[in-house]
Formats: sequence, structure tokens, C-alpha cells
Amino acid sequence: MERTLVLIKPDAMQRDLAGAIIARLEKLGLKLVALKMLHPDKALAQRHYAVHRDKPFYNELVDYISSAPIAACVFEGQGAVETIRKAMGATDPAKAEKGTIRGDFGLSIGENSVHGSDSTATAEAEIKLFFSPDELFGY
Ligand code: DAT
Ligand code: MG
Repeated sequence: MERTLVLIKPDAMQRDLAGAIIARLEKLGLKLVALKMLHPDKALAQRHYAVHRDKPFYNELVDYISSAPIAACVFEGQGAVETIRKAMGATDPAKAEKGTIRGDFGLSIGENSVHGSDSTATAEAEIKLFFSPDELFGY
């Protein structure tokens, strides 16, 4: 079954939006199969965002995601990656439609409330970064 990684980013955690965001995602017909709160260190942040290492915003991005605790979730279901990307909205909250998570909660292109894997291959790698196999549940 398809799985995807969602991170509730520091801006959303600091505004007590974790529950609201998870509730929205649960309503999409996807199953929450893993969940934890953690404060990522720089090394984990760098690995998670390695694909962006040559971008001008890379250091800022790594500093941001490791600046405070986040909630990491794995959702499972048919088309989970695409379903969650749609619910998240565009990367820049100013361009994200109302009703999407970033459109409703995002503050700026960096502080955009959520991360979601962008393909099934990325999802598999990202899930392994944040969870061990015994932290993923079937129920
Ligand atoms: P997404 O998170 O929608 O997959 P991405 O993978 O292109 O977007 O970028 C990863 C994160 O990097 C994004 O959530 C916020 C940040 N980011 C992207 N473009 C940026 C930019 N032009 N300036 C600052 N931060 C940016
Ligand atoms: Mg991305």
C-alpha cells in the first residue's frame, strides 16, 4: 500500500495547529500508520533536504526545520502521495488555494506549515529517515 511522509513544521507546531492539520489529513480517507514528535538535529535536516543542497535557500531551510520540535507522520492509502500534495497546496502559501493547508495556515514560502513527500520513491526514502520499521503500524 502506498505511503507518504508528512512533517508538521515549526510554524504550525508553534501555533498549535498539529491536531488541526492531522485531522484534515485523516478525513482524506488515508490511514495514519506512524506518528512521533521530535526535534530534528542539523544532520537529519540536511539528509531530509539533501535534494535542495545547491539551492540558495538550503541553509535557511535546514536551520528552520531544525529550529523547533516537529510532528512526523506516515499516512497510507491508495494515491496517498498525490492526495496529500493536493491537500497541502502550492509551496508558496500566497499562491496556495484557500482550503488547502498552506493556503489556510502557511505564513511564507519557508514557513509553509507542512512537508509532504513528492513521489512514492521519495516517500520510501524519507519514511526510513524518520521511522524504524517497528514504528509503522498496521491496524
Ligand atoms: P515543497 O515543500 O512544496 O515540496 P520544495 O521541495 O520545492 O517544495 O522546497 C522544499 C522547501 O524549501 C519548501 O517547502 C520551502 C522551501 N523553499 C522552497 N522554495 C523556496 C524559496 N524560493 N525560498 C525560500 N524557501 C524555499
Ligand atoms: Mg519537496
